[in-house]
Amino acid sequence: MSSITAPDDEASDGADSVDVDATAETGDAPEETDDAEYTFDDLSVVMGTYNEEEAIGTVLDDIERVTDGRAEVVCVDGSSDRTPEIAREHGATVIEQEPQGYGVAVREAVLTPDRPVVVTTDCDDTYPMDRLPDFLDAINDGADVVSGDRLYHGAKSMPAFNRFGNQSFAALASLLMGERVHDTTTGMRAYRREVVQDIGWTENTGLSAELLIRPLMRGYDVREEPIEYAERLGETKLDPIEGGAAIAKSIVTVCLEERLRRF
Ligand SMILES: Nc1nc2c(ncn2[C@@H]2O[C@H](COP(=O)(O)OP(=O)(O)OP(=O)(O)O)[C@@H](O)[C@H]2O)c(=O)[nH]1
Ligand SMILES: [Mg+2]
Repeated sequence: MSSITAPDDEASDGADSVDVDATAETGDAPEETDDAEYTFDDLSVVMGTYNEEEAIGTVLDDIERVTDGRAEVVCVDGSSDRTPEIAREHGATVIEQEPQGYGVAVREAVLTPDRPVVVTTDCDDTYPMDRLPDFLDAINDGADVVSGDRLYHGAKSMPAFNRFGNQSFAALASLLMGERVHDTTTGMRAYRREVVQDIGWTENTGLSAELLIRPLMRGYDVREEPIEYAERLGETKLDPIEGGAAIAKSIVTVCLEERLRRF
């Protein structure tokens, strides 16, 4: 059976991250990957961008500053504003796509890079790009997926309804998986490229939850990393009621599919 160390149970060595180290129950996860130490030259930061002209300059400047301009940036863009121009001015690769929802854009974004480590973020200045080195360190330490947990520090900048929804999604997924996870809907994660390439992704609004649940239920080394979460720049693209219902449905569907897959 898989195991997890809850944040409150952490040993007092100052370690912050939560190890959701599932054993390879289903035999999909590689036993051990190679010993290469990845650097920012091996990193792609990818995102869906949909009318984010208020935030994109800040987000891309942060990535450039933190990685010394060495990380590749991929934007899958459906905007009608200046977002794609600003992205190109910052040296990002822009893939144009009709707006079809979060997951359609982010699936394309995670599948595009050739580099071995892929980090997702939202293009709204909510996620701490300053933490990219820690996410890369965790991958170098052997993690297959490093998932930013916004709720650990309280996510005070998140609207209360969204915070309640995100806590509920995590509780639902934990129950269905038999593994305690704390933030299933975060937009900031690092993945070994093989993980995103080897799994088939089916969800749209619920893709973020799917990107955590399928690797975890297949025995990959998935770790939650507490992160700060900032107030959004620009308008949200998610309707909290409709989007929330879609995410709940995705969690139930994906958990059941992964359980059935084991037989
Ligand atoms: N290309 C593309 N990007 C999208 C689409 N929908 C959302 N996005 C992007 O996906 C990211 C996540 O969308 P958000 O509006 O931040 O959704 P959210 O994080 O659930 O909501 P907030 O809490 O308000 O930030 C943002 O960078 C959006 O610009 C879409 O249809 N097409
Ligand atoms: Mg967002």
